[in-house]
Amino acid sequence: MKLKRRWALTLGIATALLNHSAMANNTLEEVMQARGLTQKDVLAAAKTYTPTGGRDEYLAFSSGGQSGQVLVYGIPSMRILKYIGVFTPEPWQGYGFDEESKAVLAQGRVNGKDINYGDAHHPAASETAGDYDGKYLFINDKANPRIAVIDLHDFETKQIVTNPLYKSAHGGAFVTENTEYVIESAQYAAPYSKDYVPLEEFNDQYRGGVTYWKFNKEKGRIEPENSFTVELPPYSQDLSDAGKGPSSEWSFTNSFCTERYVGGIERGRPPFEAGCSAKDTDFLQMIHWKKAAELVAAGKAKNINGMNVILMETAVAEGILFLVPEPKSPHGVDVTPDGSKIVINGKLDTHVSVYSFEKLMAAVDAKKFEGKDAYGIPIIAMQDVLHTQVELGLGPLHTQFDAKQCVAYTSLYVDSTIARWNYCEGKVLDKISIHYNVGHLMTMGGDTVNPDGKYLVSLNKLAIDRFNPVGPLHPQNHQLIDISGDKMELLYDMPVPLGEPHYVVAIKADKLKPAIRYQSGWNSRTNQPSAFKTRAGREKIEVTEGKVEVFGSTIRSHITPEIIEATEGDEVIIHLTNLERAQDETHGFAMYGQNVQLSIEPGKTVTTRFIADKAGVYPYYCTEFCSALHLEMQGYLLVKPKGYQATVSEGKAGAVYTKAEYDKQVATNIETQGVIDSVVGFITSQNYQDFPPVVASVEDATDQLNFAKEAKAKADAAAAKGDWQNGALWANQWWQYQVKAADIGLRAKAYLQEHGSKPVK
Ligand code: RUQ
Ligand code: CUA
Repeated sequence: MKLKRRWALTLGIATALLNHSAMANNTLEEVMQARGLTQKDVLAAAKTYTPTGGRDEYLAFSSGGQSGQVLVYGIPSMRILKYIGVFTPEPWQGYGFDEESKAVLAQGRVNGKDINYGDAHHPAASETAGDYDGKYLFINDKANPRIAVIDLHDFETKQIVTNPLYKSAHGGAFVTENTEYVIESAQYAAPYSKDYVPLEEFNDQYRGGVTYWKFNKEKGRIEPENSFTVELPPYSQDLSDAGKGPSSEWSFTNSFCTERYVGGIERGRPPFEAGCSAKDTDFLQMIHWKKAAELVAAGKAKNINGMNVILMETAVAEGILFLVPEPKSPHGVDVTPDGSKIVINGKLDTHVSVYSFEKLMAAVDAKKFEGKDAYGIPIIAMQDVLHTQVELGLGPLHTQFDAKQCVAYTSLYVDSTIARWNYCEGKVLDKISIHYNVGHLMTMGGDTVNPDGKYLVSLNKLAIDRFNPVGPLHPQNHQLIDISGDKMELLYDMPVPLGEPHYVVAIKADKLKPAIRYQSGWNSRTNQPSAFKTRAGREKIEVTEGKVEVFGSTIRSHITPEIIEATEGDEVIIHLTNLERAQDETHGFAMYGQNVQLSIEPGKTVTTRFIADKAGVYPYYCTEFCSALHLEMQGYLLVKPKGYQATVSEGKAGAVYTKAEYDKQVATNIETQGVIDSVVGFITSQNYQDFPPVVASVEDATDQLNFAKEAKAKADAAAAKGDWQNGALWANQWWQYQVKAADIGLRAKAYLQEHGSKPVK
């Protein structure tokens, strides 16, 4: 009978397969024909396709634009791996919902106001000796001048600093060669003071600047008290770059609107765009930051709004600030890998201008200037320091570099092309069309002293016809280009559903060493043990006047406590520690009607706090499908009205169990134990000790089996007293732990089989 049924089943599957294969395209040629793919397409697919379980060679960290987040994706697969909440609350990660991360977001308040978004522009990876070290990532917010610090140990935002002087900042984040400083420059000039200053006083009272945020590498935090700003004229500072090698003590910042034009169509004046591009040139501002830091140490800075400021007159007197004309309204400024040249991208000029650092220094040393600006800052003549100018096309914006000597790539916004060119000899080598209107571009490690070349990502502003239409707001388009050969080849279009990303950095994956779990009871935002860490079995609820404080835990598949009682008007504080040690066993915690959503990764302790201002029933549950009994990972917050008197006695909830049900459950448990024993038998027969993830799983499963043993003892005790109600319930709990242990064991067994474990003699 049994055999017959199995035969019928096998036959059924075989027929289904046959039918299927008659329709499916089984050879490469057939698939290409059916999908209309060319040889070139298939080659591109082969260069980017990453089979299941495969890894990417690079991880790219992209700004999320107005989403205020950072996106992480792999190269060459272009698969999105993570969004990191930075300036904006992100519920999946509990970012901006738990008290620990709220404290980070609160650092980004402007004039006491919560700012719940950011205009994230430029990520920068921390560097050691001019190369990415894979430790930290910085990103700026242009709209509310802020810099955030992300720790690449767990890909979480740890700190936000708010610039106390600026009202906008575009030219950040850029790091100096050893991440001594994170550079942020102002954009739209504004008074340093928080007061009202009429636009008529623009020239005298409005200011720009470049801020150097001191970064403490050991602590992984910016130190505002050790940071400083160099005051600059009210030119609109744009992008910056730090020098490298010979130029490493300097930083370079572009500007536009050095006309200091103030628009006002309302006042009968021509608009900003006319007045801001009237002159033929703007200024590159170069600052000797190393010497500036010494001036601050020597007490030559003025404290403004809590920031050390080197005033322009001090900077000029001490010889640390110079201007160099550059073709009008340039955009990116990019220092070559060897630090010998500085590339200025024309934007309104069809050229890129390459300045020689050696010539710049010669002019500085000889004090050879062509004049001064209105603020007394010396101007170095452009013709004295130009290495070459190359006509690339319309709208050059940004430049990155190749592993090949003297080879650079520049985005041409208006032309919608990327140019490959030689900056030593000043000639164009190749061009490729992109779709459409590229802003930033990025090569692997392309802004370090050691670029890898290989791939280029074009960050396009428009996607128009590239994807299935999804309404008037289109996704962004990151295009992957193979730059390893003589001709650049377009490989892949990646729609980015967050806007508008400006810049992205790609770090070699093997430089990153992210953690798998936290030390038990960890506050991930301060990177210290949490004061609210709770150990297994030590969960408790403290009730004091007007306050209920829960020290709870989560582990498959229960939240402890399962019932929290409060009185209307109480402040409820819930600390939860995830007791898991297993990889990827995150639990969530969502509660009805209280805006509570936490993410508790293995080892983490998080806190939520709210006022239970309305009496009622508030179910809570785990939001991550963490085990077969995830749906049962639940509980109730019961908020009683003030002065509530119970009228219903206990025991009116749930089903009633009999001896037969107890016996049935025990029989199931004995069978389950048989399965567990066979899995354990297999694992221990293998060299499982050589596989750390399996060792962790074995520890985890052992914990579950110990819990099972405790539950079994309780079931036995109840049964001995003829209490079948509790006997059956505890027998069921015993089984729950068995199921979890079996689940972990089976995963470990599969892991061993997939990774070629061997029997031990
Ligand atoms: S800048 S392309 Cu921040 Cu070019 Cu946007
Ligand atoms: Cu824990 Cu679902």
